[in-house]
Amino acid sequence: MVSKTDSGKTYRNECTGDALETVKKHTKEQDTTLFGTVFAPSFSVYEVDPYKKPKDLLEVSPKGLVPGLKLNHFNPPKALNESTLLTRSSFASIAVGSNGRSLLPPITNPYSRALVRLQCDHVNRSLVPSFYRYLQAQDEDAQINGGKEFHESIEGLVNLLERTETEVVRSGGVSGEGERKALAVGLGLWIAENEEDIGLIDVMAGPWLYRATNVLKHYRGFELPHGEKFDRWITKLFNHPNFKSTCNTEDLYLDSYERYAFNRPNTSQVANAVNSGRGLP
Ligand SMILES: N[C@@H](CCC(=O)N[C@@H](CS)C(=O)NCC(=O)O)C(=O)O
Repeated sequence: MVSKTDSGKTYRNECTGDALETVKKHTKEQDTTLFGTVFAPSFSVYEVDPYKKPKDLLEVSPKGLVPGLKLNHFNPPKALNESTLLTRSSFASIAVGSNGRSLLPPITNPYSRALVRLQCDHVNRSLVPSFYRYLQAQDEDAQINGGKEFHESIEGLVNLLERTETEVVRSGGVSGEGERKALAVGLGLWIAENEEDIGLIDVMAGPWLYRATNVLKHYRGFELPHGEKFDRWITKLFNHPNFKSTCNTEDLYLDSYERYAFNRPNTSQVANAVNSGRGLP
């Protein structure tokens, strides 16, 4: 157990590091405005403070949560929210800089698409909630359990990644390299054939695994598990230019999540949901 004292730091309002460069590059975007915040797992074009719920954010995201997307080419403008939907929509290439490549397997491979959705569902319903439960846990037993639960959730994700690879890319009928490459489209960086093509599961899981290496490591002494394929995936993902371009410097994450690590009252809607055992907003 790592014991630290709450130094009273609050969240930051401006990106740092590579993420700051990315925000600067995208401040001129006209047609589509992505509402984000520095520590949310999304790329920010327009930085808002979701804790203060400004009116312009509430207009695009009814609960005042980031990310939200404003579509300025409609008159009056239209809006979409919910990260799962935004990363799947055709605006995803803007949001994650995937350079127009698909984040999902093609529509002609419905089984592969379903498996990727299953992986993403696991991130939303298990990985993210267990990340927060672990980080907000205060007494020693709860922290030990939180660590186990988060670790198991990573294992669950790895099992789904393995299953997808076995069933889709390495199944008996698949022969040559070309066929494997075609079948790997949209399955993300876990698959050896995908050297560069980031997939939806990378975008969904990456930010939480990355925060595990700084926030959970610092406040809870957590270490990511190791394994040959898992290590290779994490290295590919964390070094991928699209992923890196969304990363802030470590101090920003540590400051921004201190409130969660000490479970300060009314930290956020997310923190309140975790404390009351409700599903995340
Ligand atoms: N289900 C939403 C959740 C978004 C979410 O939790 N956003 C956080 C990012 S820090 C937020 O805006 N929190 C502000 C608050 O909890 O008041 C999604 O996936 O888009």
